[in-house]
Amino acid sequence: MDKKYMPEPYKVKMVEPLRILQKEERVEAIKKAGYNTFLLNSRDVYIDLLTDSGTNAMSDRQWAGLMMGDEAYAGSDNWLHLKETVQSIMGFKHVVPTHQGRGAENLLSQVLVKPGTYIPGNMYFTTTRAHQEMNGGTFVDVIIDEAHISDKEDVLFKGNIDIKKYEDLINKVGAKNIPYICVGVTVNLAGGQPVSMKNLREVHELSQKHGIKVMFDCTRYVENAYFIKAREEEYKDKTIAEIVKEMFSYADGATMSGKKDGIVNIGGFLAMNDEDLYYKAAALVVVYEGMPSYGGMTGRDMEAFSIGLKEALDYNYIKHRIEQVEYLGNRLIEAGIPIVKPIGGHAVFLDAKKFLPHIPQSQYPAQVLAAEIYIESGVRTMERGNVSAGRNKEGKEYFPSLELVRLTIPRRVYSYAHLDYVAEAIINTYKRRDEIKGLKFSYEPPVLRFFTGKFEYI
Ligand code: PLI
Repeated sequence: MDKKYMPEPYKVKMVEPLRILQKEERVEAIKKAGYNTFLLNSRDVYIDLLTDSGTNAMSDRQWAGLMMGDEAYAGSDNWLHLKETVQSIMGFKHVVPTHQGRGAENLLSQVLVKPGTYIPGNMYFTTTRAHQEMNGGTFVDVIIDEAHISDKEDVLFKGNIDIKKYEDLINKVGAKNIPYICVGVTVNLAGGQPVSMKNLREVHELSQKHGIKVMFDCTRYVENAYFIKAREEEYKDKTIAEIVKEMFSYADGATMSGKKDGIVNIGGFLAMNDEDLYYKAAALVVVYEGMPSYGGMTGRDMEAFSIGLKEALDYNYIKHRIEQVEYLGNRLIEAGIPIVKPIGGHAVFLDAKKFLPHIPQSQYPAQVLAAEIYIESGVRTMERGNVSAGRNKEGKEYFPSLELVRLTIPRRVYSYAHLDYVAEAIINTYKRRDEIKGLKFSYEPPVLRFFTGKFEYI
C-alpha cells in the first residue's frame, strides 16, 4: 500500500484537551514570560515541543504498573524490578537510582571529578557540564568537527568522538587527569545525532589502553540503537535489544535521564561495573536523593520506569518515533527552511543563524525565533544556542557555532496532524522573518541562564 506515513502504532484511550489562545493573548503571554518559552504557562501553549523530557505518554501497562507501587521506605519490589531491568538490558553490575538525570550527573561528578581534571565529551550538555565545572573539572569537546556544521548532511554519525582529538587531549594533560570520557548516545545539542558502534568500540579501546573510564550519557540510547540498525550495515538484521547490549559492552557505566527513553515522567539512574564507584555513589545518594533503593523516586515511578525501559526496545515503537521526527524535518526541508541535517532522533532543529541572518548571535536569534514561533502559532519550542551555552569562567559568552531552535517531539503524544500544524507554523514564521528583531537580557541568572532568564526586544 502506498502511503504518506505509517500511522501511530497505538490507539488513544484517554485524552487531554488542548486549547489555543488568540494571537493578542499569545503576544501578552510571551511578553510576560520575558520572551523565554521556559517561562510560559503550559495552559497558554497549544502544541508543546519544548522538550521530550518527562513529557511522554505512558502505556496502559505502565499505568497499571503505577497501581503496583510498593511504597516501602527501603528495598521495595519496584526497585528490584527497575534494578534487574537495567542490569538485563544494559549489562551493568550496579545501579544507583536518582530522581532524574542530573541527580546521576551530580553523583558521578562528585565522586570522580576533582579540581584540575578534564572531562572529554561529544559536545556539552547543559546540566552535565555544569556538574563537571562545579566540581572543578574542565569539559573538553572532542566531537568530530562536522557536528558543529548544521547542514553537513552526508555524515551519518555526527555524534562520533574524534579519536585524534581525544588522543591529543590524553597526550596533553595525561590520562591520570582524565577521570572518564562522557559519551552521549545520542548527542542532544548536535541535533540528536547518533554515535556509531564502530566509534564506541574505538573509544573503548583507546580508553582501556590508558585506564580511562567510559561513561555513557544514555538518556536517548534507544534512538541511537535505531540509527545503528538503520545506518551501520552489519547491524541491519540485529534487534534493538542486541544492539543496545553491544553498545553498553563498550562502557564502564552510564548516567540516564529516564524522562526520555525510559518513557516516563520522572526518574533516572547511575549505573556502573566498578564496585568502588558504586559504594561511593551509594553513600552520596542518601545525602542528595534518598535511600539507594529509591533515590528520589516513588515505588510506582520505579515500576512505570522499569516497564517503559522494556517497551522502548520494541522496534515498531522506535521506528514510528524516528519517522515522526523525519516527517516534520522533511516537510520543513521541502519548504526551504534551514534545519540541522541529517534529521536527528528526538527533535528537528532550526538553524536560527540562517533563518534570521540579519540578527547577530549577540542578540540571540534562536531565543527570539522561539518566541516568534509561539506568537505565530501557540507552538512552544526551545532555544539551544548562545543563551543555553552561557558564559565561561571569564564571564565571556561561548557563541557556539550552532544557534538552534529545537522542535522536540514528546514520545507517543502527538499525531501527524499536529506535526502538519507545526510545519505550517514554522513556514508562516519564515515568510515574515525579515520583520523579526533581536533581544537583550533584562534579567540574566548566574548559572543555567536559559531556564529563568528574561529578555526584551532591542
Ligand atoms: O533533565 P534530567 O535531569 O532528567 O536529565 C539531564 C539530561 C542529561 N543528558 C541529556 C543528554 C539530556 O538531554 C538531559 C536533559 N535534557 C533535557 C531536559 C532536554 O530538554 O533535552
